[in-house]
Amino acid sequence: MTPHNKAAAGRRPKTAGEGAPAKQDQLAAFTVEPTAHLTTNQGVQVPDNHHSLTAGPRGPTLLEDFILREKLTHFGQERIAERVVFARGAGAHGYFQAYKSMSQFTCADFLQDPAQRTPVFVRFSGMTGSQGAADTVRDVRGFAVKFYTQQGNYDLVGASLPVFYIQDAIKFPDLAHALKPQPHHGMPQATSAHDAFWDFTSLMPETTHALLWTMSDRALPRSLRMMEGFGVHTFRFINSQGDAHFVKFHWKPKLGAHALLWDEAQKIAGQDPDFHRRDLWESIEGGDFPEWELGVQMVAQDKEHSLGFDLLDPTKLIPEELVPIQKIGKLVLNRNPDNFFAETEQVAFHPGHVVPGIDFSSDPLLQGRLMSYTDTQLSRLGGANFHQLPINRSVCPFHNLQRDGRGQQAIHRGAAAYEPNTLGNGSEFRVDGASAGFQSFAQELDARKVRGRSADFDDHFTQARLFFNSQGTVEKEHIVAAFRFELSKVELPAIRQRVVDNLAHVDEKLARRVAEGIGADAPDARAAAGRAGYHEHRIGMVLDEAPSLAMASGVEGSARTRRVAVLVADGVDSASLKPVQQAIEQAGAHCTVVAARLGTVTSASKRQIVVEATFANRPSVLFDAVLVPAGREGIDALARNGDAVHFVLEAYKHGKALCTIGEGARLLATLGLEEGNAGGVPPSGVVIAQVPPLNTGDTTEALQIAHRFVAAIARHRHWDRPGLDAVPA
Ligand code: HDE
Repeated sequence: MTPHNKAAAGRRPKTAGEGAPAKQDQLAAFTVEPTAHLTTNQGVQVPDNHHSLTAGPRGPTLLEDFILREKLTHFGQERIAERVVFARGAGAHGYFQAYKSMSQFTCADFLQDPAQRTPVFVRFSGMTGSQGAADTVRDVRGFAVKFYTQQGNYDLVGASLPVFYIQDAIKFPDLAHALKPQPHHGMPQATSAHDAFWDFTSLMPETTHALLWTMSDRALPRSLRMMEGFGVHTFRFINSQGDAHFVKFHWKPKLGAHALLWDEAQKIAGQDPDFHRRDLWESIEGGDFPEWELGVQMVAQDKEHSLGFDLLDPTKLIPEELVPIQKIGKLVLNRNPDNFFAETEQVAFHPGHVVPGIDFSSDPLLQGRLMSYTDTQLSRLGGANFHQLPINRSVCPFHNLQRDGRGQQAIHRGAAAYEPNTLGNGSEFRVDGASAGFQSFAQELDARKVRGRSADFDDHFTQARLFFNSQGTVEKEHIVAAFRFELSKVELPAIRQRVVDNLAHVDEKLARRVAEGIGADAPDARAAAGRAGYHEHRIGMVLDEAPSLAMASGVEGSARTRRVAVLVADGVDSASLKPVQQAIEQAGAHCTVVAARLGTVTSASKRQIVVEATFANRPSVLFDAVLVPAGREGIDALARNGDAVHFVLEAYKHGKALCTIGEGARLLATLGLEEGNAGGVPPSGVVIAQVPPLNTGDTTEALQIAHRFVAAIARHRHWDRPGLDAVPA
């Protein structure tokens, strides 16, 4: 059974919710479910939910129908404003568990005890699109984690890229306005491929590094479960003695970091705009709980200036080659929300929600964020008590003297809502300079007020170049193609030219290739350097290349949770298919039987095979791999069906693993490949197998086929296939 089917059957994995009991219990108290009857919001039983109160059976509706009025009024108020950025999101519950005590560096409660599980709620999101946008657009994704710790809620509100476009919060509204649909006609939706975005970014060279990341495969994750996360800013760890280290946070997916191809991403946006959220939901429902490891890069306070760039600059990252990442714990998502609105929509993240042991740095982008998030929650969630919404409540008690406000849920008792007081419990209550509780790092500050940045922030190209140099050949090609696509959508030639000229400061060849693809003039580095806003102040990056920045260099791949399409028609050979299919499932991948229509097909041995999807309703872009069984009659039928042939060719063109058994290879005829592989060694990731001798009951050969196929799936994509451009798909 595929996770999709399991989800449809409404089954829950046994362990769901494990590790997050406290949060679940808290939410249960607020659960309202209609049982035998319905009531109004005042608790009055509704006699009939199908008819309004009217003057006679054909007469006008009566104003006094308070049941109808309440229902429609509430309905009209159902929507709240979507988030101004990162509007489209998907969330899940789970837990975080530290690998070892980090008490040497931080006193944060959730990083002390490896036996302790801290409940979390995670919301993934896309920065650009509205709530109804497609999931697979090219974009930076939000990766926001709320840890319900015993010392209060800690929010790590990060992203899928380690660097951001701008250095100072004052530019954020400009960036968002340039990125979002243009104000005069409200187009285009959920894409940066338009004049305004490239106009703004080409006038702001500090965006260059983040742009390179956005044009790379990183901006097209295959799955949220296969996406890295980053805290972006430099933060501080503080231990119980008050000693601090700078720290950068990383989330490393256990399934490795993998991307979609741009062609795939665009097609999926039409075929299944919910591709990512569905994948997350179904994986959790099916018991394939997504996992990430929390990594930290720590830098001692006195090494702040030793890295060749400014740690406070959010357009810079610390290459792992300079400061290794220590894995300090794991995040497991094991429970889907019960209600999208109550949890995923109402969750209120804030980079300023920190706990003892974690503190800010003076990164000017982070400092601005600290101001902005409360403001947006106030307007989005309707008042100062949004922290009382179930999803936002801390699991440790909170009590203070803040009172009243819209939507107040608490009934505060007592006469004293001020401090210090003696009326509260008869003795003096005073909170004044205690050493317990949140302590800020005692940073020394003695400065003149200034509207400006350190010159250390003025190196906009060195790390962009480092990133580009570190990519593999195919990844570089994808970056070139992405720039060409985006800029081909820009109507004003002057804007395209500015981008090309800026790119000359990253890599001359990259700039030239982009220029060629969009009919721009040859890149002119001097023109870029002559423009207002251009700064060049290199403080000496010590690396030319950092292999860790290439996505392809990530974790060893796995076939676990990958989706395999099994193409069938009447007359396929189910006997040779079955053991191969079983072995694939055992490796943790999920097979789905796909045919021209739903229902069943009859195998050569007259067995009924249930069809789960069709070539039209689940095309190849929604799978990671394709398996074509043997069976002369069945393969004849598939080879005559253009949709089936296209399915296989498209998967091949997208670099996916393919396996054919016996006559199944005929679906690859267009590629010049043959049954039994008479043509020689098949291209990378293509397994062309003979029919295994099953009448002996010996499944060794079938297992070998499956083993080769699973290994090919685990490599995610196979780019080293000859003549891909010529494949008609
Ligand atoms: Fe945000 N950001 N942001 N941001 N951000 C919001 O808060 C803002 C920035 C990020 O799943 C908003 O509740 C400013 C960087 C995520 O609910 C808003 C600045 C990064 C999410 C806001 C930044 C982020 C938000 C919109 C510049 C990557 C979604 C609604 C100073 C590290 C969280 C809301 C969720 C959401 C403001 C910069 C990540 C308007 C002013 C850099 C993942 O408050």
